[in-house]
Amino acid sequence: MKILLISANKSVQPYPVYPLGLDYVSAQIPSQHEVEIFDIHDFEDMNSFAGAVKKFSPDIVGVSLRNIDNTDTSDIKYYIKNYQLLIHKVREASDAPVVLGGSGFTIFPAEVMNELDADYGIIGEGERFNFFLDALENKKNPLEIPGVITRESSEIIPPPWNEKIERKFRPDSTSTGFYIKNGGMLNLQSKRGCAFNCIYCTYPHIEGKKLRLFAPDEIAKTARELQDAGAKYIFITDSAFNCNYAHSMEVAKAFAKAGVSIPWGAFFAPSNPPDDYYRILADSGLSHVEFGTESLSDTVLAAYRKSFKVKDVMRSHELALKSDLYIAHYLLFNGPGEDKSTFEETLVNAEKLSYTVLFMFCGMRIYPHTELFDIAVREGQIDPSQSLLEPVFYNSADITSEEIIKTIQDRYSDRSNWVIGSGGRKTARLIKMMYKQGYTGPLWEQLIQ
Ligand code: B12
Ligand code: SF4
Repeated sequence: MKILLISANKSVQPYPVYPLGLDYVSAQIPSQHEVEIFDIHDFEDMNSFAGAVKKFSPDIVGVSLRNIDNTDTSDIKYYIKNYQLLIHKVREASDAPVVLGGSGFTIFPAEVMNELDADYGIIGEGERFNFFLDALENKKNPLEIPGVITRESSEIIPPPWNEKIERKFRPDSTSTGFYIKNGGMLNLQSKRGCAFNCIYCTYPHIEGKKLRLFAPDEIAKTARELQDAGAKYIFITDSAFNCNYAHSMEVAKAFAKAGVSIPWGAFFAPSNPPDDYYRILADSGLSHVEFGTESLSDTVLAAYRKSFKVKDVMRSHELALKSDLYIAHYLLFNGPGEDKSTFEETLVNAEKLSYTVLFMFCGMRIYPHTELFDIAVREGQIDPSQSLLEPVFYNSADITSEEIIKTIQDRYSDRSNWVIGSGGRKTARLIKMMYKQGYTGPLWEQLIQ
């Protein structure tokens, strides 16, 4: 069969992101099938895209839906209309069944099926796409495969994929070339899953709660392939790279052993690492640490069910700083437990974080399958049957997101390192310009004061 996989993610904010999920989906497809991957970034317009679909003439089309929206109250973007157009163009060009998947789809499968003219969806890990192909080919019922749904069937969350996880990186594809030219950043996964219970977070639902660690040598081998393909920076996409200290140090050491010499970065929890943790990682090429700090008030951290306290944030920050790393902290204001005093407390503590960038998201998006959903229902902020596909944000009783944004803008307008959201269009334009001039990587280090 001819299988077309499409990355529908057009977003360039804060920068374009390599469609890693499709490398995993395609790796599972047996070699008797012909697989083509289209990245929407590679097409000048939707008509040339439709022309390419027609020319390939697929038997099945899989569409990867990464983002539903940008979760940023300061500049809300909602992508469903783009996806409607994309699928309309696929339908114009082909009669093949259309199958949806991806992290955005997995959060809202039934809602997305309702909005888009697709035949099937696969909730969760796309490694099961292979079973789906097999079912279609052999006229079996695809709905018997865990996670597969249609518009008519109800959603059942599949268990995490427990078999081998393999990636098929395409060094010579046009898509890879696009990311190398626009920032030089490719990405890598070193594990899946998160066992924590932070009240707002979708990651344990998307990736499962069970941690599945990949072999450090294999990850390092892929990292080396990315480097050899021209990558100038690697982002590790794990929920929290340091949720297993021993494994993450093994990965870092394996990078060095495999001759990975380009810088890399990842998300980290500002928890309580061994004294030499950041030094070991820095010695193996780690350059950027992105801390999921969320708040600098212990009251709020407890309400968000974070596993660390403000003192741990300060210690992690100091250790990363001493290891000469670039540091960013993500803050998430206005969730349960936030009030005027906790907001002020966070600002006071934020002043103590030197040489860093703060990305301040003001408003917590409510997602299904989270504790925040239950809290919002209990407080009468949402109806349990309401669709949350179009973003709905939690409102704490004592302070609003508008007040938070205004206070930050009024008081700290001179601070280029205190960024609201991920910086919006202005920052994305600036990053694009710098990429054109040959800069590479996430570039937020340029804002550090
Ligand atoms: C790492 C990450 C980032 C990094 C990416 C860095 C990089 N260079 O790669 C950074 C920080 C830049 C980032 C930015 C953003 N992100 Co982000 N990010 C993630 C994260 C943690 C992992 C994504 C990833 O690569 N996973 C690894 C790959 C292998 O998994 P995958 O793509 O999901 O693919 C698997 C399955 O989904 C499935 N699959 C994928 N495609 C297909 C297709 C078919 C047909 C099938 C069957 C299956 C299938 O199979 C794959 C293998 O199992 C996810 C959360 C999560 N845990 O998933 C959020 C997530 C994707 N991000 C999200 C958002 C919103 C954003 C931003 C808009 C935030 C912002 N305002 O800046 C931007 C958008 C950037 C862009 N240009 O698109 C949301 C999207 C949901 C939503 N509300 O729309 C997520 C889900 C987090 C959340 N809030 O819930 N992000
Ligand atoms: S915020 Fe981080 S640690 Fe908490 S559940 Fe989500 S991925 Fe896990």
